[in-house]
Amino acid sequence: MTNDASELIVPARAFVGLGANLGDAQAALRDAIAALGRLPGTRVSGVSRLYRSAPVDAPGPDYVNAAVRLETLVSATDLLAAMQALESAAGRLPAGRHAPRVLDLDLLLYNSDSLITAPLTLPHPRLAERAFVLRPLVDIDPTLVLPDGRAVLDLLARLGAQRIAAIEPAPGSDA
Ligand code: PH2
Ligand code: MG
Ligand code: MG
Repeated sequence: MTNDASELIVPARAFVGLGANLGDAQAALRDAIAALGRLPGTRVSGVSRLYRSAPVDAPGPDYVNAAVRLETLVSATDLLAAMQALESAAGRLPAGRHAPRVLDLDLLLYNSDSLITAPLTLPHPRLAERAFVLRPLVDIDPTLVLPDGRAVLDLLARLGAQRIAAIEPAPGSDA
């Protein structure tokens, strides 16, 4: 233990959802996870498996989806901007709201913040209806609870009709 004041800075805990359904989606997600971990003052503290999922409310091919947990000193709005820069660097072009994309990074949760602003709504407004978001979150933390008290595991249980399957075996499994 030292008196270094930096030890008193408590990082925020953020969850980011990743998706892609154009190009080499698995490579795009792996690269994005590594890039998130290189953001200043940011550490990746949890990574889900990769999933293949049927597009929800969208045309186009199946998606690859995943989620990560970050411990970060970056503010929610700066994190959102950094995520959008990573999307652009991956080659994402402006297109319709649910158009197929090479990389989509969504800020799902930032601490237990609840806010509705033009660039950013927290928690992510469609998080609770999407198995492709909830299932990866359960990999990272099966006890995760939303700011409104709803458990991610309970929300996922209601979405059995949405097709989603892990691409990778669970860590530690023999598969
Ligand atoms: N993203 C969307 C719309 N629909 N469906 C799946 N399965 N996965 C996604 O990431 C996804 C989607 C808009 O961002
Ligand atoms: Mg999205
Ligand atoms: Mg998005």
